[in-house]
Amino acid sequence: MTANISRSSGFLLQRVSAPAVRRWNINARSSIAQSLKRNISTESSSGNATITVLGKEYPTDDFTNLPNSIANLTSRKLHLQPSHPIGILRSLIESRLKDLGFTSYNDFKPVVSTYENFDALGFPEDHPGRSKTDTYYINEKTLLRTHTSAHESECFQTCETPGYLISADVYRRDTIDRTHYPAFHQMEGARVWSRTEHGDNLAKVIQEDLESIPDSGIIVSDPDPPFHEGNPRQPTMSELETELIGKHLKKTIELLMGHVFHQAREAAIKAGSTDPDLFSPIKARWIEAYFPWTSPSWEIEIWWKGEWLEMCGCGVVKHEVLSGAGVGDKIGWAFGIGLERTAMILFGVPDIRLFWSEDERFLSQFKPNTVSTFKPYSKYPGTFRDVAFWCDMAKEVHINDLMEVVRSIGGDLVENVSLIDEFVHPKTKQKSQCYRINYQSMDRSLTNAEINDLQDAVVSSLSTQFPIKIRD
Ligand code: FA5
Ligand code: MG
Repeated sequence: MTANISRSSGFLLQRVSAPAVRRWNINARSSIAQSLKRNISTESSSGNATITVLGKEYPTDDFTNLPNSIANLTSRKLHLQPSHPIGILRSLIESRLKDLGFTSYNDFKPVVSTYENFDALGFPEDHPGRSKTDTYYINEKTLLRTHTSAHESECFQTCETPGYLISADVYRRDTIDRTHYPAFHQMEGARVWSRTEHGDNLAKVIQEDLESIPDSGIIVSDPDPPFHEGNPRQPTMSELETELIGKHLKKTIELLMGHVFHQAREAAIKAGSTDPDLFSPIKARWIEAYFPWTSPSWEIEIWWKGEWLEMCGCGVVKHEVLSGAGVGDKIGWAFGIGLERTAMILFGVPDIRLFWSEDERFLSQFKPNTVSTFKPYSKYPGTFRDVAFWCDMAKEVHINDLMEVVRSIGGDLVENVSLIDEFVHPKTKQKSQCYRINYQSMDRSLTNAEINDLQDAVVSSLSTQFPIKIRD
């Protein structure tokens, strides 16, 4: 496992500066190229371009940065396919929580407003998640949701059970590696209690609910206090309420993790793995986090094959979000699990792009309601080409923008891109960057001639789109 999976640089947290050498994969499966024409078109009428996503037409503007290859993934709905690992994982979690009073929502459309994705959740105006380098905009006010939290407010308003689950595809202009893809799936979960309904009994009711959650069977480390100045309690909730809701949240997530990872372990043992980790208890740890709409907030990490993996962000829902949804008398928690990351462990899938494969050798391996370990099929050899250029220090190319250009030309044939060399010329103060692009197909061998053509197209597109000078 790479370091990337253990600590997401999640767009919700502050970005740290890029390391000198970054490595990430670009993956667009052949399906992306094939589905280009499927449900999106851009047309120009009297200079006004429109973009059609899932059969609906939207006006474009300066914010529009959604490529067809990404827009077309909106029709795939992997979480609704009963024989797909993402669909199997979704129903596995849903069935575990069903008896505990959760309603499942699986059909929310991916096109949402900036209000739903950011404003309703209290994202500050200058939050990096709002920027065009991080988010796919359809136009200034409309985007592809970057997380399932975009539907929290609506569900708090309409859901009739104490809890709900939302599963959906989400989209981010992220840097990419084996565990990051520009489209992925999340499952949101939330649980609330009503002050009006429980009155003075509220804390007692939460305590009883807490005690009724079965034990997860995993070993958990949770060294931090339930809240403190750096991860504060909300003034609208008492110390006891905050502590109980935090405990209920953590115990519920531990239950889910135990449920999923015990099955992963059984499947791996059945498939013949002798990894010693598989025979000792599963370990989890809680770390503190920050999300604009929860406080206190945490993330859970699971020890898996020698590394801590970040699985899920969560926290106590802010009063402003609940009152904004018209249920200000309620208090409760919410979480967001990355389904691909969880499914990679559950099914032993080594590369996140495989989930988008339409290859029968992948799809035929999975059956409804069944956890099985993925058996890799033949890997075709890959090869690389480098591109180096000079740029002004003040006009550096944003890596997410460079990614998008390479992805738009190489599609599924690009396995990964890495910045392999970077320096500043002592006299001109110009910066030189060299990127290595690995070309590799999951279904066939590539010829040198076709790789050269792709590389030529990438180089020419980079030099026309960015203020750079290609080095020979
Ligand atoms: C969120 O998206 C929050 N909405 C989660 C949340 C919900 C917090 C409710 C509080 C209350 P974050 O950006 O950390 O948080 O993403 C959540 C999970 O999605 C991560 O833990 C990771 O498992 C997964 N994830 C994030 N980016 C990617 C990506 N590019 N590819 C695959 N999985 C990803
Ligand atoms: Mg995170």
